[in-house]
Amino acid sequence: MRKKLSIVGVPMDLGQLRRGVDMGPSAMRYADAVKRLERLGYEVEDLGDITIQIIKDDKNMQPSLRNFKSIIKAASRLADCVDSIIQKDRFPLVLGGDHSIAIGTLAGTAKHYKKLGVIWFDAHGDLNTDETSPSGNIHGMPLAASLGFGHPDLTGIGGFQPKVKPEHVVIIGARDLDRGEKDLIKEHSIKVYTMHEIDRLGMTKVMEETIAYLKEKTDGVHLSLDLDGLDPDDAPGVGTPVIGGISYRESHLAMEMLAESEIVTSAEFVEVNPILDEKNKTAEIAVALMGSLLGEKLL
Ligand code: EXY
Ligand code: MN
Ligand code: MN
Ligand code: MN
Repeated sequence: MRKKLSIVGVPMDLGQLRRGVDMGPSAMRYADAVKRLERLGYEVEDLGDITIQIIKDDKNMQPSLRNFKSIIKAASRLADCVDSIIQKDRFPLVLGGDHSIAIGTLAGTAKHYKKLGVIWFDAHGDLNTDETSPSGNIHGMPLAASLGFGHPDLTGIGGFQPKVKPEHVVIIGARDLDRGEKDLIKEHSIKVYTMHEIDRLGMTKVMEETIAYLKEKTDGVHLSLDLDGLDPDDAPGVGTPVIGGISYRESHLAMEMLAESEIVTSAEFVEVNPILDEKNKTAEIAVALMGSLLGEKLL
């Protein structure tokens, strides 16, 4: 893993309907993200936040793709920023913001890898398109868009598609999937560890299999970590909580195993909503997980 790291915040809340997730980057900075990573020996630069431009009337222009234009604009800016971080041979660490931002992160990252792998740590699949989405919320669509499914303006960000192939994706923690998402998973044989497999195999085995699978097939791995992948008892500050999730300890174990494997080449932490949180608990967990992912150990 690179020892030089660049942080960029994306104060985006337009991919869903609950306000407050745009304050996620501030909450994670307040939880001392920079210091924690510096203590691990990284040379950290904080690039500040991407500007989010709210386009007038965008919210209701397309009910099946709410805030479409504003999200595309932000994603393109983020893609350029992540692209330039990797060009400088630094590790990009993106702080969200709702999960729609992953469209931009992956667009910037995928330019640099022929066979980019993705670990999607989430209660949800984020595999809807404007045709299958029950909500019109784009934070439920970023993985589909990155795979090349959905509206061409979303799939085409960065000027190429797809960013990632179905056989290079592993979803971990799924427990709320819509009909269209289940169909897409089956049709394209996407590897998914639902909570059932996590209960049954244990997180150790899930991560051993995930790492072996991606190590063989890919030339870089992006971790997209949605805090709602964790159980809401542990991480309450999220907009779309689903009970029965990954525990605090299991999620640390997953990050520690990724650190040991050295396969992760970029990461983002999304969906932290400080308004719904309890004393910044979820942001603190996010920062602790960043620490584990980037090599923090007790002894
Ligand atoms: N599947 C639902 C939808 O598409 O509206 C809920 C999506 C929630 C997405 C969250 C952030 O991961
Ligand atoms: Mn998500
Ligand atoms: Mn989610
Ligand atoms: Mn659902």
